[in-house]
Amino acid sequence: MSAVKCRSCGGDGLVSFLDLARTPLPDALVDPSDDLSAEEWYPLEVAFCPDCTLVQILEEVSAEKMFVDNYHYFSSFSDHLLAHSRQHALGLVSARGLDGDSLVVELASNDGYLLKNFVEAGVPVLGIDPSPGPAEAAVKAGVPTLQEFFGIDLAERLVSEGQRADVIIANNVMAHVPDLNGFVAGMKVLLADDGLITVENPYVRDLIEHCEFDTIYHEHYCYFSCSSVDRLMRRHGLWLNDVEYFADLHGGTLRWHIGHHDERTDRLRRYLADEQALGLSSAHYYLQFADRVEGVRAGLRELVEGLRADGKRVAAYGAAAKGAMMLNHAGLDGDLIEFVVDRNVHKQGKLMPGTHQAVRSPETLLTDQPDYVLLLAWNFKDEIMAQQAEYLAQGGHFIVPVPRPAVVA
Ligand code: JHZ
Ligand code: ZN
Repeated sequence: MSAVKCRSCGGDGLVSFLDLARTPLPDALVDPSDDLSAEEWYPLEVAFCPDCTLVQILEEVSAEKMFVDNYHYFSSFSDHLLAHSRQHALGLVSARGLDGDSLVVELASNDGYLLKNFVEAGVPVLGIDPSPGPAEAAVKAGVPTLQEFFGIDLAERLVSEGQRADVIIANNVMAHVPDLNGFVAGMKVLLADDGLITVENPYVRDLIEHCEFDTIYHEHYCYFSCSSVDRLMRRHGLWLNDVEYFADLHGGTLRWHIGHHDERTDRLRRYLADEQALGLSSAHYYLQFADRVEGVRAGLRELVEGLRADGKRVAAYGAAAKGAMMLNHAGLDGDLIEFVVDRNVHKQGKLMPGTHQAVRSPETLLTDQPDYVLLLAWNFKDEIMAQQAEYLAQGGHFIVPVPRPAVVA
C-alpha cells in the first residue's frame, strides 16, 4: 500500500501494481546542444484505488515542466485524428443546434485542430491550452485561445465575465491534470444549465487487455474507466449520461457524455455492468499486468537484438510520448535503434528523451532504407503504413511492439 492519497476520492488505500522504474519525461525531447547529463528522470509507479476504482500514478511532476516548458505535441499531424475531430464537431453542431449565439469551449485545445471546425460553421469558440507552441498556432489559425491551465479559478473568472459554455470538450486532457477535482469543479461551474460536456480518453480496459503500458507516463496522472469517471463526476454534481467507444483511436478511446442531470442511456448501463463483471473495480484485475509488461519488454528486446545480430539495421517511427517510453523501458538505445522519424517538424532535429536517437523526417526511411522500422506510434499503424507503401515496396519491414512484439510487414 502507498502513502500517497487517491487523486480523485482522497482514499488512502492505493494498491501499487506496476513499477516502471525511473524514466525521463516523454515529451522532453532534447536539443542536441543541451547538456545531456542535466536530463531529469523520475520514478514511475502505477496504483489502483479500491475506494473509487481510479488507476493513477504515484509520482507527481509539475504540470508547468511538462506542458509549458517541454511540449512539442501538435494534434494536427494525424489525418485520422483530424477526421475524427471534424466528425465530432459537425455532429455536435447539428445534434445541439449550435449557432452564432452558442459557445463551445475546448480544454486543451492544442493547435486548434478541433475548434477550427466550429469556427468554419460560424459557432463562437474559446480554446484553453497552457502550451505556448500549439496555443500560438491555434491563434494564427483563427481560433481564439487563452494560453492558461484550466481549473476552478479560470472557470469562475470566465463566468464572472458573463461566459457560460453550451458545450465543453475535453479530449485527452482529464488524465493530464494534477488537480483532477479542481478541473471537474471548473467544468461544473462553466457549463450552461442544459449544456453538454464530452470527455475523451484512452480506456484503461484496453490499456490492460492490449498491454499498452507505453501509454503510462508522467503526463498521464490517471487512467479512466466508466466506473471511475461516474464516481468522479457525481462528487461534483455532474452526471455521466452516455458513452461511445472508438476502437481505433489511441489504442481504444471512450467518449463520455456528461451533464447537470441524472440520465443514463442503456449503453452506459451496459458498460458499467460489464466493468463490474470483468472485475475492473477490484485490484485483482490489475495484478497480472506487471508480468505481461515484462513479457512484452523482454520479447521486444530479444527481437531487435536478434535482428542486429543478423546485421540488420533498425530505425523507429514516431517520436511520440509513448515512443520515448517504449525505447526507455526496453532499453533500446542508439546501438539497437539508429534513429527515429516523425512528421512533426517541431520534433525533427531534436533527440529522443533518455535514449538520444536523432529525430528525422519520414522521408529518411526512403533515402536511408533501414531493414526494419519499429512502429512506436502503433496507434496510427494503418495511416502510417499506407504512407510508407514505397518503403515497404523497396523491401522494408515494420515491427509493432504491442499487444506483443511482431513483424507485421
Ligand atoms: P501520438 C499523445 O501521445 C499526446 P503520444 C498526449 N500525451 C496524449 O494524451 C495521447 O496522445 C492520447 C507522429 N506521426 O499522437 C506525430 C507521424 O509522424 O500517438 C506524433 O509525433 N506521422 C496528449 O505522443 C506521433 O507520430 C503520421 O502519419 O504518444 C504520434 O504521437 C502520424 C499519424 C503521426 O501520441
Ligand atoms: Zn479513489
